Amino acid sequence: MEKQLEVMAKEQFGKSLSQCTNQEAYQLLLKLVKNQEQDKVQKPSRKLYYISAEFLIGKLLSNHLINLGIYDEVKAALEAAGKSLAEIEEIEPEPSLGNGGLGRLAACFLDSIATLNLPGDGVGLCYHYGLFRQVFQNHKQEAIPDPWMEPESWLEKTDVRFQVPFGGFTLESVMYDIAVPGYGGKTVNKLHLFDVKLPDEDLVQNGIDFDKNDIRHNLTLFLYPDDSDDAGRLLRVYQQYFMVSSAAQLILQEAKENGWDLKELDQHVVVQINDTHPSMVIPELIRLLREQGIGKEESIAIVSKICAYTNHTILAEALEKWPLDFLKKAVPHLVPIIRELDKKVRKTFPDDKLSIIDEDNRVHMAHMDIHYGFSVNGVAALHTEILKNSELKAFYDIYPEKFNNKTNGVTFRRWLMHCNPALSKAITQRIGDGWKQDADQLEKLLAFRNDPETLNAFLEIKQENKRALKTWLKDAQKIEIDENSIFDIQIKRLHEYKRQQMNALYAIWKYKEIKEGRLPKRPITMIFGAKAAPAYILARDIIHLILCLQELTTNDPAVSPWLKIVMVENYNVSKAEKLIPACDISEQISLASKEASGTGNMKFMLNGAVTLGTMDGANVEICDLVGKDNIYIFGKSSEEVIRLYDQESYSSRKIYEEDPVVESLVDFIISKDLLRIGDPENLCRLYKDIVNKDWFMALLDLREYIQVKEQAFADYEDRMAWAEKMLVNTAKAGFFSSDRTIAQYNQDIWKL
Ligand code: 26V
Repeated sequence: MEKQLEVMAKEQFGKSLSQCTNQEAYQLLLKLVKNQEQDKVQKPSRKLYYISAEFLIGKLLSNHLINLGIYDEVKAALEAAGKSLAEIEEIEPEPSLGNGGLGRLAACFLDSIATLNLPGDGVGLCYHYGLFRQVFQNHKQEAIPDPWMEPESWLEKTDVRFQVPFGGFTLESVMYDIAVPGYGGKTVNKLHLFDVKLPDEDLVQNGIDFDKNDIRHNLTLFLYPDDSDDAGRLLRVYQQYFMVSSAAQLILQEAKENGWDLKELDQHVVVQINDTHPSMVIPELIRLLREQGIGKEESIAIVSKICAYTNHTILAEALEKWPLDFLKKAVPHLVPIIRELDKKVRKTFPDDKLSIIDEDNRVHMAHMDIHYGFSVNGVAALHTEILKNSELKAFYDIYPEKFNNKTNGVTFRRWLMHCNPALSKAITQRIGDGWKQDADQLEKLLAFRNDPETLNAFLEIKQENKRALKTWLKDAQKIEIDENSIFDIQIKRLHEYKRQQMNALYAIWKYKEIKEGRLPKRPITMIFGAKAAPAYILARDIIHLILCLQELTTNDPAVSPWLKIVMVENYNVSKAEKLIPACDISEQISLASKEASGTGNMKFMLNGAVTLGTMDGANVEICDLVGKDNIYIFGKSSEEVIRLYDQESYSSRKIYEEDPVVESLVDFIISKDLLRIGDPENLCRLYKDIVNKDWFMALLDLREYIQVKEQAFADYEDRMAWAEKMLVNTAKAGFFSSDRTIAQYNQDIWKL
């Protein structure tokens, strides 16, 4: 490897590897990897297309080196030339092509699909600025563009082009590819990202504002642009159709190249619809098959055997319903097909609840997926039960055979081997490296649960990861934390249902305790990381509250040695890779029934953090696996929460007025201490919302949350008992490998 890299350095830059800059070394590695990944594309007889508006792939260099099996060699060769792989990795820009869990899941799935040697490509959009880059100013979130595309990158421009017809004009799509190597390097699949031919980055001005109406030039600038107004919402429709029309044309083109009979397309092709963003692929495929001379009924029948739908949320506001008028404007040619699909449904099932087009002329994308797809899955056991028994009950009653559960998973290559090499090594020393291909083997670690040497090793690795995080935070954000404190971490998108505000109320409680002289046994570091949708006012208010609390506690000498609050700026995949291995307590505190699954919870568990959480999403399965002694559970059950919503009987004001502790914590949001630091408009709005509305019931579980969190902090002091909890969490995490999830998708749905 050393020789090879030297030859490449001479050829490309006319100097030795040691003389190359990190930027040049990065380019050499890109080339090395790409060379090894060529010519591995398979000619399958059946293929999966995983269509998703988001692929939160993270940095790719280490991922590719690990999967090709050359990570150690390359690292050593670089070291021999005085270079550090970790420093070179910092050069790589991180594409922010996703909001959070849904996009990251798609990325983990691509890794596992290739690792299991299954023929399956991802299809999505090539957003130039991705989501947005978050910066903090005056204790508030500001959003700026986050460019990531460079002349030399993982992205390869192909000569594949499609014409995508819209109402009144046509756009050409250009396909870019990113290689997706499986672990072991046998299979290399593709992620296809479509761009418009003439994107205009100059449209963006003043933060992330741009002309929402210039569709020809703005379509791929941002992921989910602000949809608080009609122009933004309409742009989303244009984006979605651009994505699925390109995908559908690609599918038919490959089918022709492979000589597949379009009338038997369902035998060769399966399409996974990742949430409802790609749902228009159903009418689009029908339209294209009809253009190929296949009859209406037959086209509908073929497509219905190809498409499978994954639901990722039960939040009503997130279930897409597009006004028919939007579709008439953007994609008029799909409207008669969607009307026809609706007509057929109404004929068989006269119940209005089941229709595709409702009485307000809105198109329910999920309803179309369920009627005209062959599989509907939820993403964790509890989530799927809620879909079957309440949210989608009317559909489950008519199509019980379509419903199935696929509990999410994460790729252990990135979320253990890459981000926590020390723990990976310690595991391998004890149980061999079979767990890398067969994650269930992690259970063998249980034989060491009472072994002091192993438990001490686990504690020492955690301590070292905490030191590394401390160093990074100091460099990156000029924040000092104490590596001997407890690291309590909540990192995920900012949403009221995830209840970061409840965690902030705990911080207030702890602050007051310390002020009144009741010191904790050990200092506590509370770390948050979260982006808020720019148009989501309350979410931004919650960020403001946390940043004000950070300021308050940092500058109070009586408090800062005991309680540190840190909000990490621009939380993203690479920051998660630094935070997760250093975590002691993983905050998974959503209002029960609202978090479909969560995947951060799995990554934390795998890295030996102990979960503090509600019985929601995949936390339920984590709890079943590790047992009550190795997790901290609190809060009302999903049944109780669903009942509260049904009976409209939750009143935050009642709790606020009846519980003086809760009252004092909520009042603190508008206390003199905080108003001195923050903006009264934001703090008062948040205060009023919590007292008068609190739609996601932060006050419901607050008292129990404080109590259970205190218990966790107390238990932390018995270091050996805590180390055993850590070990059990890692040992039981095998179930959450995305290799398991993908094997189940393949067995039950894709049949590749
Ligand atoms: C979307 C939106 C869009 C507009 C308004 C508010 C809102 C709230 C939530 C969402 C979520 C969309 C779907 C999603 O990202 N679901 C996440 O999927 C993950 C992977 O399955 C899962 O682990 C998370 O629990 C789930 O929230």
